[in-house]
Order: sequence, then C-alpha cells, then structure tokens
Amino acid sequence: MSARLATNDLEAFWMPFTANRQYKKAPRLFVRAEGTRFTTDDGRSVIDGTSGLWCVNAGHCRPKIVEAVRKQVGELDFAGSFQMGHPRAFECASKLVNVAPPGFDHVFFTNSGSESVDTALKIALAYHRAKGNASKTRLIGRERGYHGVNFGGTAVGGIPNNRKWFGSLVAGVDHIRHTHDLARNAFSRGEPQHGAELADDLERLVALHDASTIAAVIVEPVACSTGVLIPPKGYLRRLAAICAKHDILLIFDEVITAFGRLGTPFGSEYFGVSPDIITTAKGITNGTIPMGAVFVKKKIHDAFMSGPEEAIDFFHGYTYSGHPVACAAAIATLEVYKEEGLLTRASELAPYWEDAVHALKGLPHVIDIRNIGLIGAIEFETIPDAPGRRAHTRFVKAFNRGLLVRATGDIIALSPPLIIEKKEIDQLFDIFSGVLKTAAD
Ligand code: PXG
Repeated sequence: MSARLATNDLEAFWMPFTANRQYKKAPRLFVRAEGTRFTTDDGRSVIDGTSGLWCVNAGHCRPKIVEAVRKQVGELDFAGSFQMGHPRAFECASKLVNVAPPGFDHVFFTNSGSESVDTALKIALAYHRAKGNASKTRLIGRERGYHGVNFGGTAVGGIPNNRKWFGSLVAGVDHIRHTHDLARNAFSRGEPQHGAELADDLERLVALHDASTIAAVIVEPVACSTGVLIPPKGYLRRLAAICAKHDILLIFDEVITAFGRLGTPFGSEYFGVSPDIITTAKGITNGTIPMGAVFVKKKIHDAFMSGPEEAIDFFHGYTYSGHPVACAAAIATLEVYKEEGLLTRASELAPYWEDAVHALKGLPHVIDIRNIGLIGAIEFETIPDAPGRRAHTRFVKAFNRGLLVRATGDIIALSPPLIIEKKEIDQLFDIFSGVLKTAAD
C-alpha cells in the first residue's frame, strides 16, 4: 500500500478499463508531472511514453495552460451555452477552425471523445433527414475500431470485448473489415503497402443494404486503441471516394490523430483525405480539462439552418458544451502548440523515431513493429490461453524501470509528448529494449 495515499482504502474507486483486483494488490500511482515525466508516489521519475492517454501532446503542467485555467476558473467558472453564451467559447471555436483542415468551419463542443463520436453520429443522421433523405439511417464502423464507450460509439466500434457485454447496442449498424494483415505487412515502416483494396468492403455493404439506407461511415485514420493499425497506402482515399459516390458521410475519428500526433495538425491532412466530419478530444486541451469538439463542413452545418429562425436547429448538446474553463485551456493549448511548432514537430522527429522503434526487431516474441508520426507499436506473439499477459508483464516491468507504456491485447503502444527530445527517445528505448530482453516469458 502506498505511503502517500491520503486513504488506505483503494476499494471505493471502481477504476475504468482496469483489472481492479489485480491493480489494487500492487497499485501504480503518479503524484506529479512535468514535461515528459511523471513522478510516482515513491518519488521515482517515469518517462511518459504515452502522453497520459494519448492526450498530453505538449507535455505536462505547461505553465501557460495552468495559468489560463487558474485565471478562468476565478473569473467565470461556469456559464451555459443553451440560448446563452460567453466570449471564450466563441473565441475558442474560431481559433479551432483556424487550425482545422480547409473547409471545417464550424465546431460543436463536447466533453470527451465518446461524446464527440455520439454527437457526430447524430449530426450525420439529422443531416440526411434535413436534406430529405430520412431513410439514410444506417451507421457503418470498422472491425477493431474504437470510438469511445457511449452507446453509439460502442455500436460502431469493432473491439469484441467492448461490445459483447452490452446487448444489442444500437440497431442498424454494420462493419467493414479491419486492415490488419501481418502475413503481408509485418514490420512495415509507416503506411503498409498492401490492403488498399480492403476499402472496397464498403461496396459489399452498399450492395447488401443499399446506399439509400446508409448515413455514415466512421473510421479512425490510424486505429490506435486496438493496437495501432496503420492504414495501407491509398486505403483512406479509396474509402472516401466510395463514400462520395454513394452520398455516405465520412467521419474521421481523430480523437488521437488530431493536434499533431502524425506530424500534421490533423490526421486527415497527413493522408490527404478530406472527410465530412472530424471528431476530436484529448489533445484539444492538452489533457488538462475534459473537452471534445466535432468539426463539420459548411454543407453539413447549413443543412440544419433551413427551418424558422426561432426554431432550435439541432436538438443536442451537453451542460458543459463550451465550458469556460475548458475553452480557456484549449485556447492556451493552441497558443503553446503554435509557439513551439508542436502540430508539425512529429514530422521532424518521425525518421529518428522510426529507426528507434524498428531497432527492437529480433527481440524475444516480437512479431511486428509499426510506426507513424510519433506513434509506435510492438506486437508480441500471444501466449497460448493467456491473451494479453505478455504485453501486460512488459508494461509493469517498464513502469518499474521508469517508463510508462500502454498495453492493449498483446500489443504495446508508444506515443510520447510531442516535445520529447532525441536524447529522451534514446532513454525511452534503452529502458524498453532492456525490458524486452529480460522479460521472463
Ligand atoms: N475515439 C477514439 C479514436 C479514441 O481513441 C475515444 C474516441 C473516446 O474518447 P474518451 O475521451 O471518451 O475516452 C478514444 C479514446 C488507449 C486509450 O490506451 C485510448 C483511448 C482512451 C483511453 C485509452 O489506447 N481513446
């Protein structure tokens, strides 16, 4: 039990996506953070190899963001956005559309990635209805996709464990195939060569259901939560073309890929594909205050503006949509990103990062290594009858040696803050290769 815990009772907090009983027998606790590092409750420094949970892109406790939050909470702690407003939300939205890809000129605020996803799905349904295509109601996700944990996002998501407990979820959902193909693409650097044709799987669903019943397709440009599946060269472009052909909206879930993770401000720009709707969260406030935002193009927004002026145009929103403190955090975050060139910094580091992560090839049980921007993933051969154990033991061992990584299934993902320097990338891989070399099984 940790000496620094104010309570010796770990029971009350039912932790999310956690093996609660196992964790509480040997808790891992952080008490401080600065830049690229956490400090544990027993005073050890740990490199943050995962930007928190893919969110602290500018590093921890950045003074400018901390100060903006402090000031805002003392000045206007709360004001709602239902038929009322406050200046920070408008300022924040304008600044966000300025960094978004061309054509994304409106923002709907939420408080998380899950809320952004469910908001985007509802926008897609209501858009088609507003355009007179009320039969377009079907939502298409992709196998192995992760779109948060609300009902819509769980339904379009494609990770079996996240779905199977929760009944029939949302009606009228289908999935295209995932793109993971170790036989053809193992140890690819960046985008894999093979698999663009998997986008044609959408044509199979169009043939089955008919385009007149399909509202939208949602995919992550890079499927991160499932263990970093990088789209094959040309895949996303092909998917976008099929969507356009059938008047199916394409939603890019950029909760992770927005705000510089791939080396472009948004992932869409990295792949040269312009979807209809983009969902974001996480890096929008550098993880400091919960916030999400859905970016839409003018054609979508304007479709809602055709009724009487006094009528509410979209029957949706959250108490905390455009929360003043979150907006202040987002504005300050964008300033830090801009001042330090962080939205494109990953493109400078990417070649160095790529070499470092691929140098792990040949270590015990490693069956694939993947990378893009400032993301890396190492896949391990699964121990028969113990899926996930190999990655979990390496995650714990890395933590004990001063490195935070993220384990999912038998894959370990790496995504450090975008401020990381090359010498700290070296330290990170020194620790991690030591872990892989010495892990018992
Ligand atoms: N969409 C995507 C693409 C995500 O990655 C969400 C939606 C949901 O966001 P919220 O804010 O509701 O959690 C996510 C979240 C991991 C990991 O280790 C990934 C996420 C969350 C926690 C852990 O891969 N992604």
